[in-house]
Amino acid sequence: MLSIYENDTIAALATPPGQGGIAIVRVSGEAARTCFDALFVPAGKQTVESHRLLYGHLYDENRVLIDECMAVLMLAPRSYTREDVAEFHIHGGEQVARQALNALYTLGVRPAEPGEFTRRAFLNGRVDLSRAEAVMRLISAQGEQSARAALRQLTGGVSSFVHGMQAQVTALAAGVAAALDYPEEISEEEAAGDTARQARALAEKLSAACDERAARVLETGFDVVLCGRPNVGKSSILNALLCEERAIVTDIPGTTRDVVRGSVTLGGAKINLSDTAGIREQAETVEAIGVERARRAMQNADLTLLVLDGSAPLTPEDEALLRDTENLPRAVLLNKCDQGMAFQLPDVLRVSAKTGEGMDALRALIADKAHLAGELPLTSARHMRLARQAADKLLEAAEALEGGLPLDLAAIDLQGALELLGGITGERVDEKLLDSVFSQFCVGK
Ligand SMILES: Nc1nc2c(ncn2[C@@H]2O[C@H](COP(=O)(O)OP(=O)(O)OP(=O)(O)O)[C@@H](O)[C@H]2O)c(=O)[nH]1
Ligand SMILES: [Mg+2]
Repeated sequence: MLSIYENDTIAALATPPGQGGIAIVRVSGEAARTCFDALFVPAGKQTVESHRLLYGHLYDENRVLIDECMAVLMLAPRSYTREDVAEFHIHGGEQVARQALNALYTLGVRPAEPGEFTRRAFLNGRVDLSRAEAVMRLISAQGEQSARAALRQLTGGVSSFVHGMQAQVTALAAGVAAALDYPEEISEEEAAGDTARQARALAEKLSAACDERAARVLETGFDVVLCGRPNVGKSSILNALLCEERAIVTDIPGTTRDVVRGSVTLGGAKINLSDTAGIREQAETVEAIGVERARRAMQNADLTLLVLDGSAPLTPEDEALLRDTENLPRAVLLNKCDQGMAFQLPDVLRVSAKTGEGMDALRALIADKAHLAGELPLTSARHMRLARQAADKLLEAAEALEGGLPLDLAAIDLQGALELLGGITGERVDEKLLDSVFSQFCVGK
């Protein structure tokens, strides 16, 4: 992707397509200024200055009026891409935006590729790779929690974590390199002993920074599955949580046949709810398939809500479900508490989908379980893959050192770890290693 980058001028609609109060057409590249002057005429005696929002009119290449608008020119390098950037804040609606873009295309501007403005910001050194990715994540974040994670990445949380790790690995590599270069001054054993232990500690720190499950929750949401035997009120609880009549509710057992889904935001986290077919043995064909799907959904859920009818005695089916879900992340709900309780169990939540009793407590419980790992340093799949590979390299280095293998081997592994870490922020690190060796160690004094 990066290699096809050409230094031409690009344009795109920067706001979502469709109707809206305003739409912003953004242009970046050498011709941005010419395009601005060619198409936009400021009203009155306003002078065109960089970073000044102007009111005026936008015309096409034939001087036909497109829109009355605001426009701003942001000259390099003080712009998002570090190139000259022009923005036209036009009226929302696809027709106006299309006309504006077409006018730009006739001036030799080409449509921007997805993410190309941010790619330019990276290539021009304005943001590192992890921050560029963070912009993408922030744009597509669903739920406050994932937006926060993206924002932390954007403000350099990932970069500073990675830089911290790089500094520590560099220090190890520098020690090994010094022992290699000056064998008469530093013994191999001396270099190997502590380095192996530290390499293991750093590997552990890197692995601890990755949590696949937390990352997935941030990315796609926390999966909650409602299960239980037929007619206990699963669909009623789903509807109550979603505040809409999503699933069909009747007093006939076996109403829900397939998995019914819906999402809500609770405590800033995106929660994906699934209502399932009531689980029972004597189900006919269609229902039996639904029961099978319900069981599968339970296995993959981040949280299973086992719903029991609290107003009627426990049945053998309830007991079987209590056993089946024992080792899953689960919470047990006693529904229909408005009709009085027929039995007691420890650690359950009493709710009524009918009266709403206990529903706030249920929301709080789900939000609490979903609120995990918000502060993890690495939450993107690419970062975690590189961090894990770097951790492996560090372990290899430790093993080589402990096994008394030549120091060169450990040095290569440490260098490998550095390169992998550099891959997260998109930089090269060989220079850094050299600098570190000669600036921090006065071995040859
Ligand atoms: N009194 C009372 N009735 C409830 C409550 N929740 C659900 N019901 C009733 O119980 C019946 C079954 O509700 P559903 O939500 O369809 O139950 P379900 O578990 O989804 O049932 P299946 O889809 O058949 O497995 C309906 O008549 C609901 O009105 C409650 O909290 N109190
Ligand atoms: Mg149902």
